[in-house]
Amino acid sequence: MSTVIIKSKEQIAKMRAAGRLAARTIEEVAKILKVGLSTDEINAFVHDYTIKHGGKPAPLGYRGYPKSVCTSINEVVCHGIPSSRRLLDGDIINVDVTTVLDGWHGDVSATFYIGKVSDEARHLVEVTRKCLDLAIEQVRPGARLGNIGAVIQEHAEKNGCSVVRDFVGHGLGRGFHEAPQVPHLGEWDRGLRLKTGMTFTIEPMINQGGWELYILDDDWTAVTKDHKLSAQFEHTLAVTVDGCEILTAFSGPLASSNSNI
Ligand code: EYF
Ligand code: CO
Repeated sequence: MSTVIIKSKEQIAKMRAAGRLAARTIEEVAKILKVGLSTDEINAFVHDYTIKHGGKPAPLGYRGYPKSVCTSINEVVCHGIPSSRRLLDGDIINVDVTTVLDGWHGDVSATFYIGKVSDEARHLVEVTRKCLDLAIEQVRPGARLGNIGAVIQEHAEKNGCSVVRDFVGHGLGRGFHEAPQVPHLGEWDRGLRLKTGMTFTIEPMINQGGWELYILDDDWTAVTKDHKLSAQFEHTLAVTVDGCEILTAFSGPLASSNSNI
């Protein structure tokens, strides 16, 4: 178990800049998504936009990962590798952007609708979005880490969905993955006490069916075992004196809309 690194105000200002670039990148991606676009084209867009704005795409080369972004479609839980796969009417796609700016990380993801999606897919995506919103409301100094997982698990299961256990949120800062691990299920009033200056992601992966998954032969792509849909949203947070700041907050249409069509 490694120690959680507490960031100073100056360091959080650097993370705010990295988070803002990651959020702007995903907001720009949202504008180009359409039927027929390939995930390789999303990768090229994220790569070029990040470099053009002075950043680096953190996933590229991280533990050998081959691309600059993760694109996870339908039954893919996370770490989908961009390819020649083109978006189809009715797909849902999670785009997961991690940006390094001036040595600091920002990590954000959102799930988008492509064309006309089924009511079941829409239900899953809106439940997942709400899971993240409810979890963020729990983040304040003195609160326990278990509260984050507990509120996510309650909301997901109450709505007939399941919570992925194999992947967690994570501390980040100069490192892409730092302590603490942030499970997306748990018990109220258990676990680490949050402190001002902690920075971490919350990134629940919520499944339509069971929580079990497997990894494809490419050694990266996580897929639901029952091949039902999976959705994910993620933000990078800093614990403040009276709550938290979303370092990857959206400023355009994604900020106000409860729908991202
Ligand atoms: C078994 C990678 C490593 N890991 C995490 C490397 O936190 C992330 N997104 O919010 C996150 C993003 C990426 C990532 C992109 C590449 N990797 C993937 C799969 C398995 C693994 O180690
Ligand atoms: Co992350």
